[in-house]
Amino acid sequence: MYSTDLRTEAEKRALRDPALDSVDFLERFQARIDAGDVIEAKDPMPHGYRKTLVRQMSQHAHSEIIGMQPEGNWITRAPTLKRKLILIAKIQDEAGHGLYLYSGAETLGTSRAEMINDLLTGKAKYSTIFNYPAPTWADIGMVGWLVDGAAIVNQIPLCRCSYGPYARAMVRVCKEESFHQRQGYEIVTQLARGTPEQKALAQESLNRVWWPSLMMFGPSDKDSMHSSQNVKWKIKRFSNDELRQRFIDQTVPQAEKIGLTIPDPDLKWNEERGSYDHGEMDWSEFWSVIKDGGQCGRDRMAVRRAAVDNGRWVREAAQAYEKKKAARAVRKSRSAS
Ligand code: BYC
Repeated sequence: MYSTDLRTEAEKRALRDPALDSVDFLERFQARIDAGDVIEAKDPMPHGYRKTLVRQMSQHAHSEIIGMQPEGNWITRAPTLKRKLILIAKIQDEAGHGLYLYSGAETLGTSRAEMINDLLTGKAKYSTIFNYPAPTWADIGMVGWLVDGAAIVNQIPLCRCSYGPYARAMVRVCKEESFHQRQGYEIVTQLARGTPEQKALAQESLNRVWWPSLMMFGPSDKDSMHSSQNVKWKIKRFSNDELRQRFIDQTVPQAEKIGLTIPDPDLKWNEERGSYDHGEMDWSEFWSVIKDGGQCGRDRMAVRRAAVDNGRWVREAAQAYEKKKAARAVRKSRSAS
């Protein structure tokens, strides 16, 4: 088993205690949150709090793992040995983030096997950004600059999330993501300042990746079903639109600096707000990619499913070995007594 959930049966039963949904308990829990308390794995918590954290953290873990695929496809085609080495190291980091987050989510009492099963059966989501193909080398730069860049903006506030294991995991993840973002920007900068063909490659990729990267922040605030409760519980610290705006404000000057054009004709600095006004996103595309990842989504899931199937014998062998070891320990202690 992967599970790091070390609860006893009695502790597991306690997780389902109906008293955790009583008005009295909800009020006391909210008071702890309002006072800035950090909630730890063994603390009593409302079912809704536990459920929404498992949902968000497992979705986050799945995104890290699925997100390895578009980059993984480029390992053999990276233009130089140095780029290949950097890319391999980055992808390993993403794997680490995924495993770290699965472990964090397991502290809430859901096993990794259950979370992976939810992904494979389509019950759990992963970020829509990974249902877009990465057909050019410039896309690998964009994944670092924009996708990791958006992830950082989203995840830095999560370092202050009320759930301790998630908040602590995010500190390390954000440090690594910040390196990823810089290596992506460096790839794009080199292309943008290279030959006219290289610059065109970077611009063409930016044109495709810009809007999907804005979609990483989720639906607009008026359509976000989890935001208000999750802000109240201090899982989220800012709304989807606030974080999206923050990302736009920080990214537009970076594009200008290297002579690339953000593909949004309505983008304009708003002196009064001290922020960029921007065009409306194509929300029908957002919802349709969430509902159906298309061919790219099917390919990503087929790779994941094959990885789970191909690794089964390793997990079974490890379990058989653990069983044998435990039986041997029992025999040894019996013969000693
Ligand atoms: N894609 O009520 P809302 C990375 C779903 S990867 C898919 O606003 P919430 C990297 C949402 O789940 C890092 N689904 O939800 C890896 C909900 O559906 P369910 C990825 C989306 O949770 C490799 C419904 O829409 N980062 O860094 O309050 C290489 C309504 O939304 C999306 C994270 O996962 C989407 N874009 O807010 C490079 C960060 N947006 O669950 C880089 C952690 C929304 O009820 N996650 N949905 O079925 C979050 O911060 C939040 O979950 C979200 C959404 C901001 C994404």
